[in-house]
Amino acid sequence: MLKCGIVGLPLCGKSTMFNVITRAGAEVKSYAGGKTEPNRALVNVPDARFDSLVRIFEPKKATPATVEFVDLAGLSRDASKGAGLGNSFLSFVSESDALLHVVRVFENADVPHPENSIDPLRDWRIVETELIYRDLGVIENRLSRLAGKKKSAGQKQGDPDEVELLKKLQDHLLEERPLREAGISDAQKKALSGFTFLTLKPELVVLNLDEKQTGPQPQAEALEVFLKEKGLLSLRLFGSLEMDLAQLEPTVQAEFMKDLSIEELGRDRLIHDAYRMLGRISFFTTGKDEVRAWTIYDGDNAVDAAGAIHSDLARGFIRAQVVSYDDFFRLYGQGGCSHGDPKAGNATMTACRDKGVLRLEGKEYRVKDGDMIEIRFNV
Ligand SMILES: Nc1nc2c(ncn2[C@@H]2O[C@H](COP(=O)(O)OP(=O)(O)O)[C@@H](O)[C@H]2O)c(=O)[nH]1
Ligand SMILES: [Mg+2]
Repeated sequence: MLKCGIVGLPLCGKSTMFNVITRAGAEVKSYAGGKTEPNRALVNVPDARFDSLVRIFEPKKATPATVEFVDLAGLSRDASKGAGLGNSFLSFVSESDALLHVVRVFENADVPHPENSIDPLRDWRIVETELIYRDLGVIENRLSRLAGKKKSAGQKQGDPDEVELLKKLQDHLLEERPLREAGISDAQKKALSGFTFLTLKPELVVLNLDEKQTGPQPQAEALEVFLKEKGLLSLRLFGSLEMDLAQLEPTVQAEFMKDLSIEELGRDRLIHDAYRMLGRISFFTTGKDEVRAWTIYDGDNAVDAAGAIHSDLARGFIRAQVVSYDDFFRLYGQGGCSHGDPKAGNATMTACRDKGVLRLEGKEYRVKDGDMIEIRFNV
């Protein structure tokens, strides 16, 4: 399951964002934990294509893509040295596939700021520094374990390549630079995959604004420019307002949005961007029994896609029948096609073939976001 951990300083709006994400009817499951267990929720990834496939096929079961969001306790300055929840907090971060980093831009005299002033760029850096020091701690532990092994005779010594790489990364981190900027190759990343480094995780930065902050926001812009140079994605959201909106009935919500001249909820964009940031794409399987969105890596091939459905499909893979959602929608979206009723399962692929939009693809085919796929296999 894909996990996205919400990080940020105390009182920056993490729980607010968690509620924005989960309380709009798309929540599948949520369980509040105690003080040490964070809140978690499994959230459907909004996808208009999936919704229209469900409308067209009217399946017995509809299974969208999901991401789990985890609302972590605030990360204080010096957490890596044990301040606040310290290391137990950081262990929850390490099990996340990606980070949603919330930064406070909103002014609110009733909500104290742990650093006593509003400064989004500074706040982002404080959290980044804590993540860097936690990664440094992991490397130092590993290096001292390997050095210990060397002394006790007869034991397998540390792999010299590993030691060399870790030392290089250690120097890099000591300059307070994140590992994502260390020029680590894909092969090295693979070798390091057991470490769950926090500064290697994809990160989406959410600037939490107050709805009154509609004019130019120099502080927010300073952070955005900085992040853009670093190649990190960011987006702005009115946390409190969106949380209030998320709790309204859809029709009432629409009225409020009209009154406030808000065209689009940030929520859907946030979940969508988080999904993309995770480096994932969806392909669809369709039929009258089930319409389902499957999650794979951007870059996966047809056999990987088959394997996501079932290992037998990957093992006995012969061919993938593929039609892009857009082609399918052009044929069927506006109601039916003389060649076949989409609800009749297989007829869909046959009709698409007759229309010349069905492709037969082999093992090496790189699956595209929004492909509708049927695997031919034999085991
Ligand atoms: N005015 C305003 N207050 C906000 C906004 N987002 C959060 N807050 C308030 O800030 C406080 C802390 O928010 P919370 O989500 O609990 O922060 P957390 O500690 O990061 O989980 C709460 O009282 C929120 O109502 C916002 O966009 N505007
Ligand atoms: Mg909170």
